[in-house]
Formats: sequence, C-alpha cells, structure tokens
Amino acid sequence: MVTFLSGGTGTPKLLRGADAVFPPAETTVVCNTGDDVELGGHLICPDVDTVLFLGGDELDLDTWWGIADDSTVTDDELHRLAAAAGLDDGPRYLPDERQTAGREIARWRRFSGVAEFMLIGDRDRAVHVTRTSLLDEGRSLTAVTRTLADAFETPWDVLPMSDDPVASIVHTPAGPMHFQEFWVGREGEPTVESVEFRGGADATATDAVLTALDEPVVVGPSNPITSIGPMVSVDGIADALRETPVVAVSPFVEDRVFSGPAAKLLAAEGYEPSTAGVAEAYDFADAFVLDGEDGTDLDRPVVRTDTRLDTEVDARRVAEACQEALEVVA
Ligand code: FO1
Repeated sequence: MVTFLSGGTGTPKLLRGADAVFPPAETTVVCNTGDDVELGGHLICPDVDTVLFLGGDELDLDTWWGIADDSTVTDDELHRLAAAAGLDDGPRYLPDERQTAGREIARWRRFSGVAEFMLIGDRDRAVHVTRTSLLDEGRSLTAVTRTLADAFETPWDVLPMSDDPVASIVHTPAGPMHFQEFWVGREGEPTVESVEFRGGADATATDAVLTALDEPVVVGPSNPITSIGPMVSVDGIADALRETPVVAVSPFVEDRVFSGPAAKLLAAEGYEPSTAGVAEAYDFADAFVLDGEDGTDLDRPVVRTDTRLDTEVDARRVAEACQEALEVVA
C-alpha cells in the first residue's frame, strides 16, 4: 500500500504513469482542499477533481484541470448576462459576514457566481452541483468524494485532506485574497507577503486520512506551500507524516521550477525558492527524488533521475525512482 499527497498538477502528472509501479487498487491519493472555492453556491474542489478526472480518463490534459472537450454554455451565458446587466467581472468575493454563514465547508472562500472568474465547463459544473447537493444532504466531503470517484471509475481511493474548511489565503500589499483570486483572477501577479491556511488550526484529519498515512507516503512535485502546506496545517497530519516513511519529489531543478507559483510562494514564506528550500519546508521527508541535473547536497538520502513529467513514460520513470527511495527509508 502507498499514499500520495496531491495538489493540482505535479502529483497528478506523476500518478498518470505510476500504476505500473504502484498498483492503483493499493494506492490512496490524499488531495489538497485549500484551493477549494464556493462559486455561485457550488463547492469546487480543483485538486480533488483533477485526480478524479485523471483516474476516469476524462481530464483535460492541456490544462490539467476540467474535463476534456467540455462545453461552456452556462459559463458563456453567465458572462453575457453580467455584461448585459452592467455587472463588473469578478472575482467577486462575498462580504465578510457571508464568509462564515451557510455551509461550513465553504468558509472564507465564497465568491459570487456573477461573471464567474473561473471557467467552469458544463460537465464539470454537474460535478459541483452533485457534490454540493450531497453535502447539503448531510454527507461528509470524504463520502461525497468517494461517491464521485465511483462515478468516474477512478482506480485509486481518493480522499480530501479533511472534512473541515481550510482556505489558502494569500496576503498581498492590497490585502488578503483567496488563492484562486490570486492565481486565476489576478494571474499570480500580486506581490505575496505571506500565505495563511485559514481554519487549519481547528481542522482535523479524518480517520480515512490517518489510516492512509500509516502507509509509506509519496509527495509528488507539488507546490510545497499551497498544495502540501494546507495538509500539514491540519491537526494530526504533520505528526502522521513524521511517523511514516516519506519520499518527496522536488518540483525544482536546483532553483529552476518546472511550473506554477512555487518559487514566489516559497520565498514569501521565508524559504529559498529551490530544492534546498523544499527540503527545509519538508522536515518530515525521509528521502528525496531529484533531477539528474540537480546537484543540491541534502542531509537525507537522494535518488536522482530525469524528473520531467511530460509523458506517461516520464511518470513511470519518476515513480520507479520514488519506489527506490522508499526502499531506502522504509
Ligand atoms: N485555472 C485557471 O488558470 N483558470 C481557470 O479559469 C480555472 C478554472 C478551473 C475550474 C475548475 C477547476 O477544478 C480548476 C480550475 N482552474 C483554473 C485550475 C485551478 O485554478 C488551479 O490550477 C488549481 O487550484 C491549482 O492546483
């Protein structure tokens, strides 16, 4: 058995070719939910959904989010209506008092659906309507995620990191904003002063997550701050990671990042934006998989390979390196 910790791109790219090394029936994927937002009343869980859609062979592999070839009829109409009504485009974060009203799981991440600032495809939206409706019927996010995984025939056991709300809030000179507002709405441009995982101190890990973390863990080349950081902020998860063998794949080659805002966010949190900074942030990791061109000298065992993840063949190679590293520390 093995457990992967996943954000929205790096770890899913690794999972795409990991099945030859880590059989899906023996694999659990714990997904970040700090990126989740409620948009127009529907809860969107981008990192969970990327894993669900990947496992169901439905993921848009150009963007690594959303469903391939999805239509956008509703999104188009939302924008047409807003323009016709003279309503400004988003992100339209709801007033503070609305952030803690309504369903608890959506705290601190509630946006109006007027001219929605994230592109939601029609089939994708059906997932959010189903998820939100099942939550409103009284099911936990863990139970709903498993139901959706069944519907997509996702081969892994897919778990949200917690059933409690944890919102990744980026602090900028212009004030705090949710990660999705920073990343999608403002194209990752604002200066980042710090990142807060609001709710993390009060959130607990589910029994399902704690059971999964009894197994050896692979942290894919995810963003250490906004993909893995929210998980580590949840009560019980950091302790569980310290107790089990953990191998982490660096999302950097020395100080070159493969993609995304990892460098900016690491620097904002006081870490060097590099493999060395990732190793410092991951004090719970027992070994690392680094790129063959990454000469960083770490204080823990290292397996080197070409860590590009452009194809399934790449992913299999990196998965094999993860297995080799786990054998060293397990
Ligand atoms: N990313 C974008 O850059 N633009 C979008 O409009 C967008 C919409 C979107 C809708 C559903 C979903 O599950 C993900 C979506 N993403 C979009 C990706 C998302 O913002 C991030 O890449 C992840 O949260 C990071 O893991």
